[in-house]
Amino acid sequence: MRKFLMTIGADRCPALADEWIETENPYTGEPWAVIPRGREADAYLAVEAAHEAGKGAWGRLTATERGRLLHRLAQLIRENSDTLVDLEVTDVGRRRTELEGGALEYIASYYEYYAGLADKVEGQVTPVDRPGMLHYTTYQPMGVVVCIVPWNGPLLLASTKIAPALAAGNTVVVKPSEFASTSILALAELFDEAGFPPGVLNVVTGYGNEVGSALTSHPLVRKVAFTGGNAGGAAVARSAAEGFRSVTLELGGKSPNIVFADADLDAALAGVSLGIFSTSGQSCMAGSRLLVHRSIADEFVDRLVASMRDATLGDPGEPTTDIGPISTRTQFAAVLEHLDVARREGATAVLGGARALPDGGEKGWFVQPTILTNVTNDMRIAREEIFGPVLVVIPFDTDDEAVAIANDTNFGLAAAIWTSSLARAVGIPPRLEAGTVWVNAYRVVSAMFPFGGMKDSGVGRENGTAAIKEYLETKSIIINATVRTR
Ligand code: TXE
Repeated sequence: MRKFLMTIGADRCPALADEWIETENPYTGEPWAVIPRGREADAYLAVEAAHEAGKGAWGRLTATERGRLLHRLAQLIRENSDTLVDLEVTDVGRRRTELEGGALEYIASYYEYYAGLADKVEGQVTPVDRPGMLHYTTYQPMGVVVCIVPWNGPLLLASTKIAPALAAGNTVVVKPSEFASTSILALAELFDEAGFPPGVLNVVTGYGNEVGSALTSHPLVRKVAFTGGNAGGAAVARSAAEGFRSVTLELGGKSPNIVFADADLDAALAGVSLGIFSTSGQSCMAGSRLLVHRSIADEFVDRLVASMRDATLGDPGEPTTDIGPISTRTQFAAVLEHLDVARREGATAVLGGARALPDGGEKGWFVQPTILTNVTNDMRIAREEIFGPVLVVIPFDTDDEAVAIANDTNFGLAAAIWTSSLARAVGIPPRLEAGTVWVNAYRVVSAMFPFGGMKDSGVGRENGTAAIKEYLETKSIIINATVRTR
């Protein structure tokens, strides 16, 4: 059994109490490594190490120098990609082809993007309506930033936070998911090698309600960036509010993928499939509701079923695998529970609908790719985030009805429309209550443009130039030039 250590200041360490959590391989269903079970005392050490680092050499670096370190880190991520990919395949069940085919490069790109932005955060001079007064804004680091990360894409979802937080000059404590910490623990070691001073990046592992809540309530923490479920997000926001700490929350979704009758149906099929099945549905932006015009609904669903019927489920490390396992035992049980709910609610599984037992992965956590018809938007399976390879199909008759169904959800993370009409491509996106709307595309994301949710899908935005401001304090400086100075 492999043993991983936390990074606190200059130390690679177990938890103070020397307690451990087993981490399981979703393909085999077996434990394969242990991670430290940090608790409050470990969290406090990490926050203090981060606080000290901010007052030390890191705090004296120029923004350009911080950018150089981030560039070096991006390079090291590429050089160590085999190790990082292996860890996410083993610990999370992410497919190797997906990681090697671009996802790991995408992670490295975050550090480069924010490296470039580090010395381009410009303030503003504001006209003042009183003679002799000068006003300008500047931006300064907040201090210690806590990044709380879920299990579905640990390296990526940590990097979307770490990169802007460090570019802005803060120091960071990362709390990975108790189910998938190993890739982030390995990433932490690269910070040393890149030349970051000790304590700039710390990683403490353990349970959310133990080490996680100790971090979010620590008085020295000024900002909490969270990706995860809505219950966890609400707990984090409550705890942060007690100390008036700023929060960014990236939460769940039930995103509509809307296919109009005039769409390029081949492209739409590929986009709908990518939207829900590519990470076994374990993605905040999964296109989990297919809204399809009634005139093409049967044909479209038949083609979708045919395209998925022979999908290969199995070892996420193998290039022939199309669909990997569900990442955690708990989530696996939750998806199967939703399939029970679907049956009870009267939905029809035109594809899948049950646990899968692929050769070699019989003890793993596999769910058949599932397409459910006879669904209305008021059913639980159309309202709750399933976070598995489960697509619900809801036909519509008019554009207004499509928009109404799309918006009839507590979530507001993403949406897509498929159409060949310019009027729809231009007219519908502003009407959709979602932080991201794709037209004839799905899942196109980048460090370069904002991502985040409306309604219950979150608070604030990650990515893009504006996201660095989520990690900076704005300062107004007013100079009275009518008073004599030397
Ligand atoms: O996430 P949690 P869970 C959705 C998905 C899933 C559901 C629950 O629908 O079924 O959320 O997943 C830490 N203080 N998403 O329970 O608990 C926790 O330790 C501080 C959507 O696995 O939200 C972990 O590091 N930290 C999603 C992180 O929060 C706390 C990704 C996320 O775990 C905490 C994953 C607390 N009180 C699940 N409670 C997305 N948006 O992509 C938990 N944590």
